[in-house]
Amino acid sequence: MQIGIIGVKFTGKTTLFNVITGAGLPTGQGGVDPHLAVGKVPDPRLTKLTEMFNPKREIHTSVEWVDIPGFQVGVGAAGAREATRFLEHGRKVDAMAQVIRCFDGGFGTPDAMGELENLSMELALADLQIIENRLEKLTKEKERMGKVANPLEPPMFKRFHEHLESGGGLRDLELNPDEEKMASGYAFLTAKPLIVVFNMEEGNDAPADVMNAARKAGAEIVSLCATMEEELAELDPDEAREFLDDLGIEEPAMNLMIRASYSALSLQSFFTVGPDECRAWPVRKGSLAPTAAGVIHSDLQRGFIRAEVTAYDDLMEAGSMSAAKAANKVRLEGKAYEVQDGDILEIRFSV
Ligand SMILES: Nc1nc2c(ncn2[C@@H]2O[C@H](COP(=O)(O)OP(=O)(O)O)[C@@H](O)[C@H]2O)c(=O)[nH]1
Ligand SMILES: [Mg+2]
Repeated sequence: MQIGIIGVKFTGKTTLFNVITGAGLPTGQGGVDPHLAVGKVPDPRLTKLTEMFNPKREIHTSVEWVDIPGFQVGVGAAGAREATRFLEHGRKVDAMAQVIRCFDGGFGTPDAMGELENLSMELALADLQIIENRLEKLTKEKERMGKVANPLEPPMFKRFHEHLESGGGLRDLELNPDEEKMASGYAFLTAKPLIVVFNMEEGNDAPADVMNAARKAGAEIVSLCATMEEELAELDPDEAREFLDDLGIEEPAMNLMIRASYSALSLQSFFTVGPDECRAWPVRKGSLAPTAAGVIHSDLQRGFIRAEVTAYDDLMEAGSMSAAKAANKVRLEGKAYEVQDGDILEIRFSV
């Protein structure tokens, strides 16, 4: 699963990418190549579990991030080439995090609304292009054959077309399973989950009108200051804690952005615990226990018998696994159990 960091040039995309992945790319350059790196998904619950079980290792889940080169708006053919390249990269990712510049930084007065609107227009135009091509093909098919092979296609693509023309994105539309299947091969850009990241001057608030517009477009919203996150990431843990305490905040805003992106990918975490290792694992929301077992190892899925499940909050309240057991908070669940975010699992299996 990949999250693409997208947006206009010089909005702070690479700065954020570096903080998330530790990639150490040069910033302020506006390069043309995409960069891919893995970033861990910080989870304070895992820290608490590690405090409780004192294991040799603590392992977070991670996701892949792609720093997609930005484009400039309204610079003629060069801009068009950049935009095409940008769209090609955008098609390959599973979700997009758009960074919007709300700081001056010598780049001129910020135009947050302009950035949001321009990008959503680029994405919508790219989707429209594909839909128009498809509709044209379907019309020709009908002329030639007297009918189309799949009669469900034309009405669906017409509905998509109308919705995009009226300024919406495809992520707004409810699709039935047939439509999901038909649409899935096209990698529509406006159907992908979107996180809008307002990159602020330290201490400022994101503009309310732009936040509302982003929310209306179905985006998750996060505000942060990328250069402050960068400084924070360079501190040792004690200094960082002090810094956050001074600001009166629990966690860096960066962490919220990472978790919002993880969740936009429809991922959630379950945990395994023990003296060797406390570990967070990714699983799609709505997955059943055997699927979660399969994330750990295929043998655990194949030979799944049952799962011992403890909710994170129940374990914390009990104070230890044995206290949770004594309080009947450790449940035995079968193959039909739907794993919940934060579940602590122990899989019983036989192969
Ligand atoms: N003042 C300020 N400058 C920033 C902030 N975020 C990024 N920058 C600076 O803006 C420039 C462009 O950043 P970069 O991450 O390369 O942007 P990109 O082109 O979107 O990848 C760099 O010089 C950054 O240090 C911020 O929150 N505040
Ligand atoms: Mg960059």
